Amino acid sequence: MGVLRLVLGDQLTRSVSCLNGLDLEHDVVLMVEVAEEASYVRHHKQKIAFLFAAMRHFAEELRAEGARVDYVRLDDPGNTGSFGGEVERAVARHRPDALILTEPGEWRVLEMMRNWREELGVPVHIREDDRFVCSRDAFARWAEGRKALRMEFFYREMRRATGYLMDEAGNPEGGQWNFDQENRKRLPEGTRVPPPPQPEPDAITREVLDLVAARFGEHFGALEPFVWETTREGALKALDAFVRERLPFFGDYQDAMKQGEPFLFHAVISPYLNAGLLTAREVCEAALAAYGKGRAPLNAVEGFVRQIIGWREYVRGIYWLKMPDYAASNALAAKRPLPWFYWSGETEMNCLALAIGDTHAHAYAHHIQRLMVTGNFALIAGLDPAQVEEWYLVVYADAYEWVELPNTHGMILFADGGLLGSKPYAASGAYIDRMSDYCGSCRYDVKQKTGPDACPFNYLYWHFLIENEERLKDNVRLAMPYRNLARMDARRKAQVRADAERFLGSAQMSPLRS
Ligand code: FAD
Ligand code: DLZ
Ligand code: SF4
Repeated sequence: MGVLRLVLGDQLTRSVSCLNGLDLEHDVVLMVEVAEEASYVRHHKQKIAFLFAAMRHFAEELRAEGARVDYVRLDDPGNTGSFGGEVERAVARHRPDALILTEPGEWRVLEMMRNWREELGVPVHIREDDRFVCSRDAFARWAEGRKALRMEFFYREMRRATGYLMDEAGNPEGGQWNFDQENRKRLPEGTRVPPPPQPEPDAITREVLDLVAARFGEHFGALEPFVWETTREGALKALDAFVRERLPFFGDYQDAMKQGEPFLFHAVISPYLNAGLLTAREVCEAALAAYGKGRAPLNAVEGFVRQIIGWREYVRGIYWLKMPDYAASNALAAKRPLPWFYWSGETEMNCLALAIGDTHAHAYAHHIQRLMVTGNFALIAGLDPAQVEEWYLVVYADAYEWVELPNTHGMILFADGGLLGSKPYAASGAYIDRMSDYCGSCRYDVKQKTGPDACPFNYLYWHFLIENEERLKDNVRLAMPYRNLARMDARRKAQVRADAERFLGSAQMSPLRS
């Protein structure tokens, strides 16, 4: 026969490199649902359902094109449950001349694939994943010799490389690289937010939902209502609805949070991008086209494009530059176990209960909830990085280690000592109060700084600065908070410590199911 081409669950792109040169007559495309991938962490039920349904639809599309697809379902007899086992069985079945792969998104899987070269007895070709705007080599060249690897400078390179929002003289559109100062508005009372499309599951997806209910019923999260798109066609519809209805306000309300509005003006396309149903370039170009037609303002389009060719490409670059050691650091020596309420949502802190509730219901929370609510709390409460990282990898439909780990380990926890972010994103309750309507219905009082009714974010914030003073006091971006801390009298400091210790030792912080 020809060659065997393995397409992984997050490589559902017709132009993915392992399918380049596909010979419809002789080659076989292999796709495998394996228990090991679904349970090496106990992914949210919707994440597994989304991926299996998208894989099955993609396989159908390839078959419709005339490709020979060998698709192994989770419950097929003989399924060994692992990538290695299934590739070995497929090699025995098809006796291919070679196995062609696209490099995976996770270090763990790449290590596995490298071993296949010796184990399988057929040539194994691992091709580059060229679906990113910046290749791993280009990122390494950009990083070489730099003292600090800041996203903002990387982003400018990406703007120049793509020509997105650049004028003919090579200057940024609007005379600025970044319009973030316009993007911090609070959501006005009564604002109507158009929700993302909510498609009905078709027969293929329905079958997967039944499988996930039967096999992964114990995993975190609600399985239904399941409203994710599972095909490229559907993902394009979701992108189109975002660009028409929400992109114009994406910038203004990018940092806002509101009860009962889990999606606000965000795109809700990250699972599609990360699984391959949409490409980074096409989503940027859809936003640029809206800007060109005067249908979305510059602050919105620049902000959106920055998330994709800036943050998304940057965190991937950091991941591959620093793995496998990246996850091992713990710069702030944080070690408190993850409280059980991260799984149950049962906490009296309304902001956390809401962010975790949205996560449970939708396998989604928007960036500010991830960063300033669950993330900020994990940082100032000193939670163990490994446990927080596992939580973020489990609970979101878009989570893969290449993107989850730098955001968690670097951006929220500062566990990399400042490689990714120039300062920890620690904030008191005042930030959450300013950007949301969460505090009004909370049992705690965001205006109180001390005592049992005070918002825990208020004293945990100062406690975090006190606990990490030796490690952080020379960080120039923390000069102001540390000046304020220096002015704090000893009695107030003792009160902060007493409040923090009482709260951190309370039943609410227990890592055990109550
Ligand atoms: P929008 O807010 O509409 O942004 C548009 C797109 O920009 C996103 O779809 C995403 O592809 C990209 N993007 C935005 N911010 C980031 C970022 N910081 N890093 C990478 N891409 C970004 N994103 C993931 O895709 N997978 C993850 O596992 C993940 N884990 C995160 C963990 C933490 C602690 C934090 C703070 C952020 C994490 N993010 C992750 C980034 C971001 O929160 C999500 O990409 C975003 O919320 C997805 O929703 P959206 O499509 O509505 O995004
Ligand atoms: C996340 C995931 C899950 C749950 N299941 C599968 C699967 O059964 N088969 C598959 O090919 N891929 C799956 N994935 C995605 C992989 O975990 C992902 O391809 C690797 O982690 C590399 O990014
Ligand atoms: Fe969260 Fe504090 Fe506001 Fe309650 S008062 S919602 S704990 S920030």
